[in-house]
Amino acid sequence: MHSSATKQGNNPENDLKEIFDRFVTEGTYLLGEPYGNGHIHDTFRIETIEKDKDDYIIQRLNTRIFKNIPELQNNIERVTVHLRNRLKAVSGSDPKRECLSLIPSREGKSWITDKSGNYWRMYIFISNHKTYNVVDSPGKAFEGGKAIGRFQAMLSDMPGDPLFDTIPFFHDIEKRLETFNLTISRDPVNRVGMVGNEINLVLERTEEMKVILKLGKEGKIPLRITHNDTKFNNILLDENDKALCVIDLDTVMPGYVHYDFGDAIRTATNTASEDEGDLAKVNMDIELFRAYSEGFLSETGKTLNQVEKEYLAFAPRLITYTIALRFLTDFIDGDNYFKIHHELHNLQRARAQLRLVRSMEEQYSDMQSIIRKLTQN
Ligand code: ADP
Ligand code: GN1
Ligand code: MG
Repeated sequence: MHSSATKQGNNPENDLKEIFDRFVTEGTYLLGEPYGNGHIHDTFRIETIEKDKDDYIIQRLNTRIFKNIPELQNNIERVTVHLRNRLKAVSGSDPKRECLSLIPSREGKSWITDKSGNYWRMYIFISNHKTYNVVDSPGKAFEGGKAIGRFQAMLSDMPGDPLFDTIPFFHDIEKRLETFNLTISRDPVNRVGMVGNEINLVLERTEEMKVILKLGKEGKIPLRITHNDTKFNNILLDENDKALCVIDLDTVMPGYVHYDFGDAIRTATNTASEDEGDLAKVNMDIELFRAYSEGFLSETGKTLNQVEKEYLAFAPRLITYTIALRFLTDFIDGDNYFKIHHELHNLQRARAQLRLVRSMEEQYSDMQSIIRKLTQN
């Protein structure tokens, strides 16, 4: 068993104070501890001594996954500057809590490198927030939908060149399937024999999954600025469970609206955890689907074209399938991408996500009629 933390070097906690001191901060370092449930970076919360000063988030960035940190950070700088300007124009808003704030290093950059070549960045810690891995009420799902909808709406007029593709072909299902097939034929750690059922479930669905890419190629749906990783724990709610801030901006880049809608539904409507071992517990809750869709469309409904709307109900099937495929690929590959917490973790995740795909298929006509109702003028 391993995690990416051990692959990148040991005990980053020892170095946190040194890292902290290389950024321009107000408070004084008190302590640092691992924080959150992200699958990609090593994330720490830094508490400062002064009670009236901000705490911070420090992240050691995953450079196996993100190959060009300066370009990635440049994306995040552009996105957060734009969001902050948009928020400032909204009366009653609190940009420091509603948008991530990068902390500059003493050299004036938004990241540093340490002596081992690791990249680190720092944000203000957004205090008194709530995050959910499983959503237990339509009210929270609605607020999540509003947060992502508003995020997309605010970024729709960001000036300048297209954002840098931090992970090329991130949601490209054709490329993901190519990688899957290659990994099966390499079978580097002899696991293909264990996952025949799961491979079949994937292969039975390949053709229908290509529809969003096809619509894009035909020019029927536009590329927009999308977040591309809208799982529910990347949305912070405030102490009253109202939409607060969208975080985890590493994959903000050009994409289709379906990617963000789909990934949020994958996580907001699942009655169980992403990695639930008891598949009987995994289901899509249609009331949570309705609520998230209402929140999302209340912010974006007017800007979407007819074809985008028509395929919204399909999006969760595509993204849940894509993530299942990625977990399964990583399992067959020997667990090189996602952090795992036990030996069969990626397989367990893939099984749970495939079960969720089935649940969505069973409820697809209800999903379609909800979207139709919400999008007819
Ligand atoms: P990963 O890509 O590994 O998921 P994230 O950027 O999502 O990394 O951060 C991991 C977790 O850290 C988040 O799920 C959230 O709980 C917490 N987090 C990240 N940034 C902040 C912030 N600025 N304020 C408060 N919590 C944060
Ligand atoms: C990763 O970064 P995090 O933990 O929010 C992954 C997503 C997956 C998700 C599955 C950059 O998200 O694409 O959907 O795990 N992020 C990246 O939980 O690959
Ligand atoms: Mg995250």
